[in-house]
Amino acid sequence: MKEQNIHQAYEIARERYAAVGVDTEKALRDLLDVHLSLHCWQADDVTGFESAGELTGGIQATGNYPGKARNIEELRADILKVKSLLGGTHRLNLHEIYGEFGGKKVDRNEVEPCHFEGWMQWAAQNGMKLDFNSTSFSHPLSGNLTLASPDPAIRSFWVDHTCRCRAIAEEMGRRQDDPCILNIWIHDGAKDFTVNRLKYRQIYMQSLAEILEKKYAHMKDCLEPKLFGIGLESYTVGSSDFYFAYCAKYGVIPTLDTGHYHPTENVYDKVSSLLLFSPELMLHVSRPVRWDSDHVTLMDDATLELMKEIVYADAVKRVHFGLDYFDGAINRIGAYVIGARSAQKSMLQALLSPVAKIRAYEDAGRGFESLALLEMAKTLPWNAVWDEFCVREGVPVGEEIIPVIEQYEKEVTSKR
Ligand code: RNT
Ligand code: ZN
Repeated sequence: MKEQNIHQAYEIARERYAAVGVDTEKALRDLLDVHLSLHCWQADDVTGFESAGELTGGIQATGNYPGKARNIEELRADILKVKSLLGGTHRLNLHEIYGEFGGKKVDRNEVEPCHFEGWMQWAAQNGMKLDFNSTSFSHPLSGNLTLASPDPAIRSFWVDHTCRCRAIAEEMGRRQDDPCILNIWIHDGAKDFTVNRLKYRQIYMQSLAEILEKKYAHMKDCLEPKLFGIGLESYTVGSSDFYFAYCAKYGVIPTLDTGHYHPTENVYDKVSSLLLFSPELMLHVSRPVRWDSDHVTLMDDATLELMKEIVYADAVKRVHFGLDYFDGAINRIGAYVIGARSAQKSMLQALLSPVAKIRAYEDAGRGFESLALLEMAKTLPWNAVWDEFCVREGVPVGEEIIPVIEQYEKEVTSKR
């Protein structure tokens, strides 16, 4: 695409936006300040480097498109490729099973910061900050209950694991001089009816109390609710009611995974309520389709409205923008890039919203005018601003990502 045409289109868009009181240069600057936390697990279908065992815990990556990352070198190469196709600077979100175990068996209750030494160095060299996740799935002790297990041996194993993950996150945060966001998601639940709903939640609360007891300065804890898992359809210990109450009471950051709600529930409407009770929010921007909560993120209404709501609440700085999808059915790097760029495009549109004007209409009781502007804003030339962003950042514009990813496939992933 000719750069000159992109600049020209941008100049026209700039004027068009200025007419509704929007400064496109500010939106472009603000977009650079939104750092996605790239989920390492898209490149290898949530396999990790601990064992090549089955993915459990009620999540599934379907498809067997060739080229999945098989080791740390391949995963790092893939992440760098993705990074090279994104404007702005981004973080990397690791799961515990992606440690550098050097071929040794390091059980989940043995993991230490040293197993992430290589990642910390690599991330620093590549200008990426790290976030972290405990991993309670895909393990012989995962079962249906981990931190909520009534079996003291199982429960203490996972308490130990999660405490260790917090210590690793602390070390990451200290080294990068920026808090590492530690997300705790557990699959605990039941496939069928249980009479122990209260009991398991009580046990889980006890586990959380033990886990969160130690205070750290360089990491922040997040708790991620879910609606149901595959094979765990009837009950989820960590439901949104449980966690939203827990987070508000104990000052923990809630994680909103956009795939974890009833299909008619609007995730964007939760943002303002949660922000009144929690200083920060963590996101897992994803896409639910039927039973799957992890389809590739798109610039769909759910994502657009979520980003807009964050902008309307003036909360961009209070939100951590994690991604969470895994698709093994198509080129994984392509999927990775589509999702990340869709999140960015959605955020850019939010930043370009003529919210001051719309709000003025709404506050004056001018319902028609505010609705008209809201509707009109959807078709403002945001894409010209997005293309300009890509050109300025030196990354491919629009469909130009396709040949770049195809070339990487030809030269790298197809040879795996
Ligand atoms: C699962 C949760 C969780 C996982 C990752 C791998 O439904 O969304 O965040 O996807 O931890
Ligand atoms: Zn998630």
